[in-house]
Amino acid sequence: MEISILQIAYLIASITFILGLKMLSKPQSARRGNLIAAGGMIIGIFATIFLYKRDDGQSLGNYGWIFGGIILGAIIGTMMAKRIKMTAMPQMVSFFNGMGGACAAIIGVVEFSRHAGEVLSGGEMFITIAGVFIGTVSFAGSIIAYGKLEGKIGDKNLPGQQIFNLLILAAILCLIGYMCYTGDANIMYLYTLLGLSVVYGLLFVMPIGGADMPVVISLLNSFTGMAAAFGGFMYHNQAMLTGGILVGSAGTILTILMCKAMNRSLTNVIIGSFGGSSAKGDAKTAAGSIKEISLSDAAVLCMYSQKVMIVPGYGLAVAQAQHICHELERVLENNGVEFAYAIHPVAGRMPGHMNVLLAEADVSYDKLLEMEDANAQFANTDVVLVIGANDVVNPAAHNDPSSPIFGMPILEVEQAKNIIVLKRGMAKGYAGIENELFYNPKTRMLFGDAKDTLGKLVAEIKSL
Ligand code: TAP
Repeated sequence: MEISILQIAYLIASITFILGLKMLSKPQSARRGNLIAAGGMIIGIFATIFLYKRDDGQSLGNYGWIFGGIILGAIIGTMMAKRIKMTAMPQMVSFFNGMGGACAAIIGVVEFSRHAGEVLSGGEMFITIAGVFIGTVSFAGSIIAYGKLEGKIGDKNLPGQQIFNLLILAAILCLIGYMCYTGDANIMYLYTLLGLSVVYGLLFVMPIGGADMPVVISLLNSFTGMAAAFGGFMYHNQAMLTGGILVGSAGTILTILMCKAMNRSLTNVIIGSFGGSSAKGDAKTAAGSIKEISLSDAAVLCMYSQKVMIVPGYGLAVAQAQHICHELERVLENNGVEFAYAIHPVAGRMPGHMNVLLAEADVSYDKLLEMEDANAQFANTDVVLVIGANDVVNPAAHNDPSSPIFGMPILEVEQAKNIIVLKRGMAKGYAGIENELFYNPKTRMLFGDAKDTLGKLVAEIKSL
């Protein structure tokens, strides 16, 4: 009876995960979707704690440890989530993803240790150690990704590193093959697998950097999902299995989309022939002089345009200028100016960063143009305001084969009649390269913090 209630609880949890994920795909329903899936997770966790029976028919017990862990984790997670700045969100996602990978790996380690010295069937062995391998790689890789996004770890590509990485991967696969073949649950094999997986996770992410980080982050996400799914298999836990499969497949789809957005193959990103910082700064340096524009000239230009388009980037998120952007939109639209936002898929520091940011300021979703649509409209746009964006509008992606971002689709703002670039100085973007757009004869720079300057621009327009 209890088991069937447990299974019903898992079914409910699984349904909420699927519903929640579906709702996450639209900004209007994302918040509710997140809550629904979290509710399902709570049902799954408490059902497991109180209804699950061990092989000997006893309840789980260990309530002190379990609730101690839950309370401690909840306090740490809540504090981190409350304190985190919106711009540091990708680091937190990486960190939490790493913790998920570690948990999935620990489940495999605990199960393996329970059977230490026994001979397992090939299938049992595979499910146990696949979770250990993938979860550990995800943990180690995510911690490196976290360090890179925090700016604490640089991109390091040692000579021959890719060959070395491939050798370690081959050694891991041979070890997994051998363990499954013999079924020998020898604890030394487990330690060797753990050690090799940590080294592989660290080394595989280490050389990747620059504009390729979005791909790596979503790939690591899918690894954690897969590792959790193996845990679900092991415990016949349908909620964990469904959750893991959803995270694994969502991460894989996102990885494919990110690769498409960067116009790169996954192999190319991982083998890193031109993704890391080894390529940073290798591009041509832009030449020429820049022109500035005054606030009053920028205000007049915007006010008397038929169509204005904003290209938001990471700097907009840093400055938290989304609300004032929306205000600019209202002011210009009240004066009959057509207004839209051009969204690049990797603008900012996490997938959907600009959509989340602008949704927070209640910008209507139908004002957000995807890259292809925006590119088709730039030629008949009077003013493009590039706000805190750099790499995603860098023409080097089209013109300079030596550039680390060569081949990446960009927002082709140079087709617009006037370009105003709003940033604090001449600093480079995430990929660490010059941007010749700033030297384009049609471009004028409006220097300053995005929120501050947009506030002044709105005031100036209102005074016209
Ligand atoms: P970036 O190329 O990073 O450029 C941001 C620009 O914003 C900088 O040049 C900076 O110049 C300016 N800025 C910073 N703070 C500002 C402020 N307070 N006010 C005004 N401007 C400010 O941004 P992007 O064009 O959005 O490109 C994103 C990059 O990040 C891509 O290379 C992408 O591959 C990478 N990336 C993306 C993700 C995801 S999933 N989206 C994840 C990791 C990495 P100043 O300092 O001169 O102001």
